[in-house]
Amino acid sequence: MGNEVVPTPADLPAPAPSNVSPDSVRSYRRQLTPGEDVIDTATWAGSIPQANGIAPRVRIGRGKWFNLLWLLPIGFVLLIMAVAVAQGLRSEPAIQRFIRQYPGTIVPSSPGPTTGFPAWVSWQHFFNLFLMVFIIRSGIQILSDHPRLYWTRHSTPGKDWFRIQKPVPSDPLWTAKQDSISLPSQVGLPGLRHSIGLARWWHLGVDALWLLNGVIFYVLLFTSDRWERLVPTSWSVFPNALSVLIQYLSLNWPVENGWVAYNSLQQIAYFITVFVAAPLALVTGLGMSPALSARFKRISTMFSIQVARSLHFLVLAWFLVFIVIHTALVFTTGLLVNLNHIYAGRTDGSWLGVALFAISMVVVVVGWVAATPFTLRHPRMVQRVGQAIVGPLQHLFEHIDPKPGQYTEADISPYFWHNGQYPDSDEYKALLDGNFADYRLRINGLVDNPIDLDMTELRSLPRHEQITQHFCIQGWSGIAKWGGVSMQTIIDLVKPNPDARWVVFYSLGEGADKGVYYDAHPIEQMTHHLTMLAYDMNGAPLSFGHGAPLRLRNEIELGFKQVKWIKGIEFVANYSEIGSGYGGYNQDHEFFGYRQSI
Ligand SMILES: Nc1nc2c(c(=O)[nH]1)N[C@H]1C(S)=C(S)[C@@H](COP(=O)(O)O)O[C@H]1N2
Ligand SMILES: [Mo]
Repeated sequence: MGNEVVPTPADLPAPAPSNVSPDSVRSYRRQLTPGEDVIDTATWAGSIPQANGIAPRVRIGRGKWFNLLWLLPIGFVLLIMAVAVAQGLRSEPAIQRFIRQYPGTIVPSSPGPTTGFPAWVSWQHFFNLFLMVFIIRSGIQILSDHPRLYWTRHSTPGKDWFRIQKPVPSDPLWTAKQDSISLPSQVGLPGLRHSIGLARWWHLGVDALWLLNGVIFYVLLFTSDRWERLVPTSWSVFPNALSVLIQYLSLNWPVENGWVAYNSLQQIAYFITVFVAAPLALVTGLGMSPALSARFKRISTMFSIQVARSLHFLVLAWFLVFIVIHTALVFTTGLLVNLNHIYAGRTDGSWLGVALFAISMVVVVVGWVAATPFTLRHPRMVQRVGQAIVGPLQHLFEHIDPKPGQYTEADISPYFWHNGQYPDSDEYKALLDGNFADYRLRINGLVDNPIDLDMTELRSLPRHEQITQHFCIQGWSGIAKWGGVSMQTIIDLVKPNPDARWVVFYSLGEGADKGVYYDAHPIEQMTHHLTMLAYDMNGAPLSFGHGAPLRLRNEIELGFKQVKWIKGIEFVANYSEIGSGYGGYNQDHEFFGYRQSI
């Protein structure tokens, strides 16, 4: 089977007589297999074997890769050198004068609303750290599904700047799924290779709670004047921060007065975390949505999904470094007092703070340890709850009708990843070998005018072309020019009944767990400007790997909804009777959402 086999209208025989029967597409339902409701790790995702990644590497120049584990010894040596330098500096009278002038903390002249720690700060601090556990673990899981980062939207192999996976093999049909890696089950959430559907529910669902916690935090901060603790209001924060840094590094630490005010270095670190990193996490997260990128195309041109994804990762790196240093300093700058501040709202040397901290850590550890086994046992619950939390937001984005003329020829990606399960049935091979002369697209269901179309008939319908960006749920993206038939044209031909609400696309290919691949789309999206059936890609007939002879493009949804190798389209009132009833193959088998506009 090769990509070279290309049907042209001239090669094709005259259309065969139509054998439309209302049941011809309905019968495809019997070719679907139900998904499981409990995960068997041995047969997960088509029994894909677990595969480990490699230590993180960053590309330097054209083809040299730096293993980030070297940062550990290098960082250690640098730290020792920095300590030596700082200690040397502190014996200098000028530096001693500087530290006397800028001791490190800007203490308010009169004790005000910033003194002490109210209970809401304690609670929010706890919720924040508890929720972050799941966000970070599921975030790393999502990265592992496409374990590479890029600065351009093209996702070209070798042009990644960061990877935790070996270089992309030269196999032209290498898929993004083959490229995914596993994680230890207590690091990733849930750890299994290609478990992105479940990881995303954790990530987006818990994220919504984390953002809610953050919004409440902002409101309370600014209605209580407590923001003054976090927002520097004087330039002297910089010399004070430098002073704190020298004092820390010289191992002769500043006098802390955390009950009244944070030291300046701490204040800057907290400010960046609360007012830069957290909002950036949200904005860069939204920057990966196909629907929003199609709507805000101009922003998305500069701030592409891959820039968003890379920055999203750098925000994670900030949070990880912050957590390590923050915890280390809490432990070493007066543990009892520090824990009494944030956990007990008091400033003394009692053990209450430690006790409350210990209880909170038990909750964190139980949540941490239980999350993966729970997810493997109750994946449908994770899917349902995730959908309930995130669904309404996704639904908002679904009203977006992307504008025509998204990209130009110059934007077309040099490399477009393949993905999914290639068809290998005798039926498909015979069609491919015959240049799709015997191919028929069958469209029926709740329509007035069910039809079968062969390739000649499809190619003689009004031609629609668009250059658009593909967003795979795994994280890679690519731009291609698609030629084919607008779904509006198909709708005009078949005339759906008013009770047709969903449009189901069936594939000639099976999914990873056997049974026909399919996906259901809301009928409103079928009349969008950029929803089409494509038979050409980048000026040539669709190749075998990219979905020959026909595939769907619905540009506000993620890649898995773009069914390839389409054999039939059914208009239905509801998808609940189809397959396991979750709206598509990946929804039934891998717990994806039926709408994924982000
Ligand atoms: N029939 C079928 N269609 C499919 C898939 C599949 O496995 N089977 N994979 C989907 C996924 S996950 C993606 S990202 C796109 C990939 O399309 P491409 O190979 O042309 O890049 O096809 C989608 N359509
Ligand atoms: Mo995908």
